[in-house]
Formats: sequence, C-alpha cells, structure tokens
Amino acid sequence: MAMKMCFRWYGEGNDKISLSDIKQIPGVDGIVWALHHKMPGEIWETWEIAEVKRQLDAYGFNMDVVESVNVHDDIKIGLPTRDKYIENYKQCIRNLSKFGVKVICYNFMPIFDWTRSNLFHPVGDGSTALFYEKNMIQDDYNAMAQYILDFTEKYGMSFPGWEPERMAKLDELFKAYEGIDHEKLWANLKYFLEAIMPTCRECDIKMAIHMDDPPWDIFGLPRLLIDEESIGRFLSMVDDEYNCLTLCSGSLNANPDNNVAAIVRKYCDRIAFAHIRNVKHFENGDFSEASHRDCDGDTGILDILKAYHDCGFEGYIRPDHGRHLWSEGPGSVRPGYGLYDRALGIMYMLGVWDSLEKYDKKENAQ
Ligand code: CS2
Ligand code: MN
Repeated sequence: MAMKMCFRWYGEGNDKISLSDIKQIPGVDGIVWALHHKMPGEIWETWEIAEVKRQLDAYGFNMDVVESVNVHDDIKIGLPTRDKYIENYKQCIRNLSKFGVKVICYNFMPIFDWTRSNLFHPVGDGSTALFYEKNMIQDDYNAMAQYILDFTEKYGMSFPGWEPERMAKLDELFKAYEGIDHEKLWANLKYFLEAIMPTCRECDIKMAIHMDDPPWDIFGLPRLLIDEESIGRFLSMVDDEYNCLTLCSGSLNANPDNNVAAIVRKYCDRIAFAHIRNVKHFENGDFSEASHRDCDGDTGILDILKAYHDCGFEGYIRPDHGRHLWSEGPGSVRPGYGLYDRALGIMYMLGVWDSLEKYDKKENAQ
C-alpha cells in the first residue's frame, strides 16, 4: 500500500528547479503541474498540455495532479457570465482527461490565494520561511498586495492567484464581491460543483478543493474551508465521490484549534490529495512555516501521517511549502517552493511512512 509522492513544479522557464533535480529526490513519482500562464477562465488547449506531458515523460514522471485550474471570479461571485466560464472549465477537464489527469486541485477563495505578510522571514537558524504577521493583514489590502506585487515584479515572476492583471483592478474586484457573504459563496460553490460533476464522472477526474489559507476571513472576504465542520458541510453539500479535498495540513494548522489528524480520520475517503506542512505558532496569532520535522513546529506531522496510514490512504501527497535553505533566497527561489527543504520534507515523510509500513503492519499481524 502506498501513497503517491509528488513534487510541485512551476514549469519550464518558470521554475529554477529542474526536472532532473526533482528526479534525484527519492520516491517522487509525479509532478504537480499547471499551465501557469493561463488566466482563470481560459481553456487549456490539448497541444499545451501535450507539451508538458512530453517534458514529464522524459523523466518518467506522471502528470496525474494539476494544481491549480483557477476558478474565474465571476463563478465565485455568481454573475450571469459564470455559465460561460463553467463551460470553459468543463472543456479544461475534458482536455486534461485525454492525458490521464486524475485530480484537479483548486480553491474557492475570493480575490486572494494564500496570504502572507513576509515571504522570507528568518527562522533563526539561517534559513527563511513564509510568515504571517496578523497585524499586517488587517484592513489595508492594497498595501499587502503591493508588497507581493513589488516582489514578483522585482524578481520577474508571478504567483498563481496573484495575477498582476487581476491585482491591478483590486478595488474593482472588492466592489464586485460586495454582498458576497459566506452563504452566497457557499451557494456559488455548490452551483459550480453541481454543474461540473457529470463531466468529472465522465472523465474520471476528481475535483479536490484546497483549504483556505489562512483559514479565516481576511479583509472582510469570506472564507469557507476552514475547519472540520465546514469540510463536513462541503462534502455533504455535493455528496459525490468526485467532489473531494486537497487537505492542506499547513493551511488548516494556522488555526491551532484544528486537529488535522482527526479530520483525516473522519474524511479520508474523500481526500484525493494531501499537502503536508508543519506550523509554528506565536501567542499573538502570528505564525511561521517550519521544517517538516515534527518537533520543529507546534502542530507536527507525525499524527497526521499515522492517520493517513491507518486509513490506508492511497492518494497523492506532496510536501506543502518549505523553508528557503543554503543558497536559496529572494530571486533564486519561489517563496515557499525551494528545492532543499521540500526534498528534506519528502525524506522525513517517507521515513515515517516506511517505518509505519514495516513495523505497524507487523504489529497488526501479530
Ligand atoms: C498552495 C496554494 O502555494 C500554496 O500556498 O498551497 O496556493 C494552492 O496551490 C492553491 O490554493 C490551490 O488552488
Ligand atoms: Mn497547500
């Protein structure tokens, strides 16, 4: 029994890490990929997907998991134009299925994807990590977005979900989301999923929603996937085996009240994709991302991996973000997506998993 280990890669010319680098990490079978130049709502053409397949095939990697096919704001807001974008989304699903894609990771967060106040915060040992300073993410969304955009512009990169084209119209976007409270957003999510489920079934592709990061409302925008209860609501709202989760332990663990191992045990059959990360909390509500080693953070990952193992998890898994180590810093690495710490994280996870396989099984057999 095995979970399937993957590594997120941003694509040729868009990531300083090469497929050859990734190939040297033990145990990685698949690349978590995307067409990062696509705006939300655009169709991913088969020739573009074929090009990525060719690159991955050369190293024997599968392309089973896409992260993300981003959802257009009109779908989240529930505008009449959403139907057109939903049709495009279905076409993406069909095109991806031609290449054997099995899981689409996506999120339903209004306006912003993951949000941090500092992309390279010193951890204390010489490395840096993504950091969330609560006070910095209060009311000035323009300042926060500017910090991210200045960074991406300076280093000639763009972050998924932070497309400069969208960010340039931030005030307009906030206006468009006016009146979209939690219940409306839930309803729009339901509408979207119900519309695409038949296509998912036909194509055998699971939709796996990523947890909201951080798991609470920011800048007055509602966030839905935040804890055990909301996950339960989500799964029963569209009770379909193709309506699944990307259970991101890092996102959920930003709230110390969440018990991710318990969530895994409860919903394991609907978890298509697991993101594993450790989080360190500060008393004032700030948090920092930590190494995967259990004792390096406050939330740990051992209980979570044990829960997956006990449940017989056979889905896809990847290290979530990593710290930036050694030569990695602004300009040489995508924030949270360096090579070294994620590779170390994989070895730690595989070490834990292999031990569970070897010794847990024996214990159970006795
Ligand atoms: C990811 C998310 O980089 C990250 O923080 O965990 O951005 C994730 O890729 C998206 O939310 C999924 O749509
Ligand atoms: Mn994640």
